[in-house]
Amino acid sequence: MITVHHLADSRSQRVVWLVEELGIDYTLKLYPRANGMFSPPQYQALHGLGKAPVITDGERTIAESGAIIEYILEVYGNGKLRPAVGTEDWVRYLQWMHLIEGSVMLPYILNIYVGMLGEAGVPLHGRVHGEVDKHFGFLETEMTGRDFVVGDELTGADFQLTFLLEGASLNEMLGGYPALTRYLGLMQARPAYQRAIARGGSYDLRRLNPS
Ligand SMILES: N[C@@H](CCC(=O)N[C@@H](CS)C(=O)NCC(=O)O)C(=O)O
Repeated sequence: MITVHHLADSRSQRVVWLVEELGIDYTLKLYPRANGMFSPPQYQALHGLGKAPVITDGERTIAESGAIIEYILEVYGNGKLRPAVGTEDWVRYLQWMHLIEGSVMLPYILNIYVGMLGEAGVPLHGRVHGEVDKHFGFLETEMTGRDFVVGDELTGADFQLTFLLEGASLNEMLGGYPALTRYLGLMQARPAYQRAIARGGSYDLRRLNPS
């Protein structure tokens, strides 16, 4: 059986939501943040990076959101939540499974960090804001008129996108993006999402933003 190691207020909420959507048995272990920011020593001991999410499954320890989602769908998914290999939906699915963490997270996080620099960050604003606009503009265009990232059904890619948008919403970065805002509301209204929030303990991304 899978154990989901859930770090408070973190990306591991993606995995709790995923196993709730699949309706599979799992063990949930909750870990508080250390100093309000980092994973605690017990979490660091799970995997060399010490980053959430991590799952364990028997002797296996697996880190990285996208890899965990793929693993769970392959081993426990019974064909659910991902398109058939070789279809056009699968081609889109593959890209969106990777582009959130691989491309969009960098400008998103840089924007927050550069903002913390105050006046010292001003020389970087043009480049960073340009990249944020480019990436979020792309997401908005792609998600306009869509209820899901791929086709007409929930897939693994929705778990990837939703976490990003939750952080962006709390950082007041979604004001000009109505399609992304609408989509986020649809995902958060799902019963399995609500169960994951209820079971998963603390999930308040505002706590991660230095004041
Ligand atoms: N690309 C990685 C990012 C992992 C990551 O940065 N996780 C954060 C939580 S959202 C973390 O573990 N932070 C605590 C720390 O750095 O100690 C993934 O998607 O799994």
